[in-house]
Amino acid sequence: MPQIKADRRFLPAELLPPVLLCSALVLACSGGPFDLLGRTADEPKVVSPAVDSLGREGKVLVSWAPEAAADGYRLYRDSLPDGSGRLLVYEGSSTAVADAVPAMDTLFYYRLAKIRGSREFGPSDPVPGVASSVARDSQMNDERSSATPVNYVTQATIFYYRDAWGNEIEDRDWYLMQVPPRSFVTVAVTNLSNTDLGELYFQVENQTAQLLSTTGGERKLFNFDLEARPVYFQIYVAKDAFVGELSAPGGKIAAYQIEYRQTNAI
Ligand SMILES: [Ca+2]
Repeated sequence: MPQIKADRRFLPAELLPPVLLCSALVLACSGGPFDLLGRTADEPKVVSPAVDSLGREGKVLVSWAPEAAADGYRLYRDSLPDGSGRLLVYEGSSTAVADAVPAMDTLFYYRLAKIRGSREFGPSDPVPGVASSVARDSQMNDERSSATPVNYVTQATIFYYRDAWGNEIEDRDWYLMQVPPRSFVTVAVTNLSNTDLGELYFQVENQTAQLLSTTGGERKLFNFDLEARPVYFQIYVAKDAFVGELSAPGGKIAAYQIEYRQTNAI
């Protein structure tokens, strides 16, 4: 810590003895007084925060990695990506904030700044975030490789949001169903919210996507092979219909239930 020497003259007198002691016991004293002035000489890096949309009802969860070169953090929420309507929503040393947004189903933009002494570093580039009166489910099945097996009843959510600049927050739900040889399995999708499920696509892998009905509907998953195999399918949003207008900003979250109904021989 070469900067210790240079900074020593700024120390309050009462800290001098422990600092000198620490200098003598270099290895033994890695905390304590050193921490007041022992931050690295580097300036804090300006990094955008991680933004978790819809993780909790009415709240956007924002977090970031701690940085030794920073004394604290400031989190800003903007109404628009250009920085309009900026509000300081957090200042302090925490690295996670659950921000209660002033409007549901509306995109906001989060920027993180780091504080060192009296200087502010940043704020970062904006990251969009949104909250709704419904929280999203906790299934991480956006990709085929993380598809959720359909075992009996699964309750799920799907969402889509976009702003006037084309920023999108998109959800996609992948599922898989083990289908016996020469059989088909029927699965049912049921609406659990006021959102029209006719704005959702149901697509079996390698087949044409089809819209569900307002209330959901049943779908058959075929296996013509002589061995059992998983059939993959996904549910995703018909974007313009879901938002309600071509290329318009907006969005919402829908809740539904998916369940196994029956297996039949072909
Ligand atoms: Ca989902």
